[in-house]
Amino acid sequence: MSLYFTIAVIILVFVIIFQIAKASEYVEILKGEEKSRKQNNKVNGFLMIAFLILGLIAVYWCHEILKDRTLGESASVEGEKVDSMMYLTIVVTGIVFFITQILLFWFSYKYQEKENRKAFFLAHNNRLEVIWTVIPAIVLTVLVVIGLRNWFLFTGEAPKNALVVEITGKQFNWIYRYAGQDNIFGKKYFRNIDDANNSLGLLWEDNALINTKADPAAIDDIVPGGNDVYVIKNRPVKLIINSRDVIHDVGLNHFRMKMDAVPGIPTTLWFTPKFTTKEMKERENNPDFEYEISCDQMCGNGHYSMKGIVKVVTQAEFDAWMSTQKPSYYVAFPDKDPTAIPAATDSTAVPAPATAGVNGTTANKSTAKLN
Ligand SMILES: [Cu+2]
Repeated sequence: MSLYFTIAVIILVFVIIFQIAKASEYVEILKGEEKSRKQNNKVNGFLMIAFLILGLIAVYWCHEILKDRTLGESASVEGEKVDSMMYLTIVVTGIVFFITQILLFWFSYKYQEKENRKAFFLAHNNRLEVIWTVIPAIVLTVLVVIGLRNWFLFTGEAPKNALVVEITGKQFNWIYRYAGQDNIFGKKYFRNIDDANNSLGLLWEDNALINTKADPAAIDDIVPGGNDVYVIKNRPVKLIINSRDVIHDVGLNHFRMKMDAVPGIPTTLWFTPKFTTKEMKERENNPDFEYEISCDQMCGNGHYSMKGIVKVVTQAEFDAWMSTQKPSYYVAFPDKDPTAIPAATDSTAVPAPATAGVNGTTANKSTAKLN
């Protein structure tokens, strides 16, 4: 019903515009075309100036309304470079905006049709063309070079002391992984993915069925689960970004960072958090403040809910948290955990990771029963 109504309104508006145009045509014939054109020119010239002034007031007004709604200071050291690029771009384009807009509307008014004035015909001017080609080319080159230098910094080699965290997007949440004691991320294989206990498909065990060999480095990898990822204040953090299904995007607006999560092609990003979450709660005067990971790529119907939380903590707090985390292999198979308190039966009787099992999961379930 509302569709028909909208169509009817649109048709009506067209009819009205057509009728007004037709009426003004008749008026011109009655008044004499020449005279009415001159009158129109004057009105249009005045409207151009009015539009310029109203437009500039509106620009200022928008600025006043929106300036407090932008994010505050960058929460990462490297993000400051993004902010300075942003300001530089706003200044450069802002100057061009004001000069061109003021000239555009002022000239339309100033050089409106007048009797005894003939338009000056300028066919070609090489010097002018060189100037307006070379200056923007130089300015844009400078902006692009600054951008590329920063891009290569963020996506390049992270400092040696960086904490490395893997983050994998899936429909519709994020999975984090820490390398564990050996500092090496174990290999994974997508056919090993099991949302019940191996959401990343880590190669814990040999699996003849899918012809994969176990990777010992995967045994101590930590997959905390949940929405929170812990990083450390003043210590660079390198994200290795993956996707399990479609293209997602790790959006870290407080840190001014953002990177696509592409299935099959790991991407990386590093930055150094400046303030802990606790400090930010005070700075922002908001007890509920959290650093957010938003998925910045339309990835499906649950896209809106794909929110992660970055907890920036001190090194001591991080160590305390990390000491509570168990490698996900031992979470999935508590009976394999050497640090677990031995049960009444002799725990050494439990075989080490089944190496020849037809299927890792079922092999483990059977050992669990045996135990
Ligand atoms: Cu997503």
